[in-house]
Amino acid sequence: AIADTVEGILDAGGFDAALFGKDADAVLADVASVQILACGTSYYAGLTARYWIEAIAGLPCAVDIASEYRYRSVVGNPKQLVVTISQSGETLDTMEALKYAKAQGQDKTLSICNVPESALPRASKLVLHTRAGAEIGVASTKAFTTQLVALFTLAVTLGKLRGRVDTAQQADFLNALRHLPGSVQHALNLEPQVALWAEKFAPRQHALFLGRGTHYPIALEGALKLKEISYIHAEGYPAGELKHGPLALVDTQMPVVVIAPNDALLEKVKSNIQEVRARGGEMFVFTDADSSFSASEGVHVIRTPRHVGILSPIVHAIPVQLLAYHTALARGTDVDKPRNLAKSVTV
Ligand code: F1P
Repeated sequence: AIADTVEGILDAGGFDAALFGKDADAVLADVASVQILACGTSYYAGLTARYWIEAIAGLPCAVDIASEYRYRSVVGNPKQLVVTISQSGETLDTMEALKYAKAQGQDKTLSICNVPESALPRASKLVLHTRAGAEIGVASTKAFTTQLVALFTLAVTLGKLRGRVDTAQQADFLNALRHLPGSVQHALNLEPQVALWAEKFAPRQHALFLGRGTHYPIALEGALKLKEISYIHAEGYPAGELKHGPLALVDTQMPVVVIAPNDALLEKVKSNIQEVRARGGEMFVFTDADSSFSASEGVHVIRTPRHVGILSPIVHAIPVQLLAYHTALARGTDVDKPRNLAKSVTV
């Protein structure tokens, strides 16, 4: 799926506004801020995108859970770009949030969606089709990683239009995208190692997922996938928030998954790992092949490929999703049709 999404962007000539529709030049030209609205996994894609939109495009970016947005007294801003993200394109809460934003006079609207003919793209001025192919399972998986690719493309396109991304940086970002499908394939190849971890998770009642920066939403995604398909209670937290509450939950029965890529935050994440180890918590750390982090007593390590820089959250999403998948298989739950959930949440 990632290969198709990336190919679509490269075929369209990279970070060109035309990718978002025929009115894109006009709609994106004078954007002064971005508001992202989405539910569940799509919301986590938005949380990751905020880092990119702020850093690359230099624009203020807010991300809201769509089901809550319409209860706010939002002050309309005609220069704000409202981005809805949805796998199905039919999620009622996201649709209601978009309607509410439009009622406040916001008409710069973009839908990032996997089903181009669905309700959200139809109600939006611009559309970026994620090209994830058919999602068979109810829980969103490949939709998530392709949404991230689409959002990264949006950040670079906005940065370009605002004169913040020069030709050399553009070439670097394109190069990063070109290498992404290969790195994702390497991450998928970790499946046998992840399946061994899943056997340790299957009998547990609870799990904690930690990450920092762009990888904090990946911790949220890992926790949600585990809840959705294996019915294990799981929480995702920013690693720095650990001492503000969740540390009280950590004991020998609480497996703690840490997403610890080889980036500038690694040293801080290492100290969080020590905090958990000191309380007897068993650690499951996803790091990169080139990171200085190593396994020790009670600390298991799986190495994703060499750190891929800014697109690292996309690569790290793969093993956390695989962990949920294999844990569900080990528990014998139906990974494609989890109880109580629907593919399109239209009520
Ligand atoms: C949002 C969502 C999914 C989740 C589950 C229920 O759907 O919350 O993220 O995994 O399948 O729906 P969508 O708006 O992205 O279609």
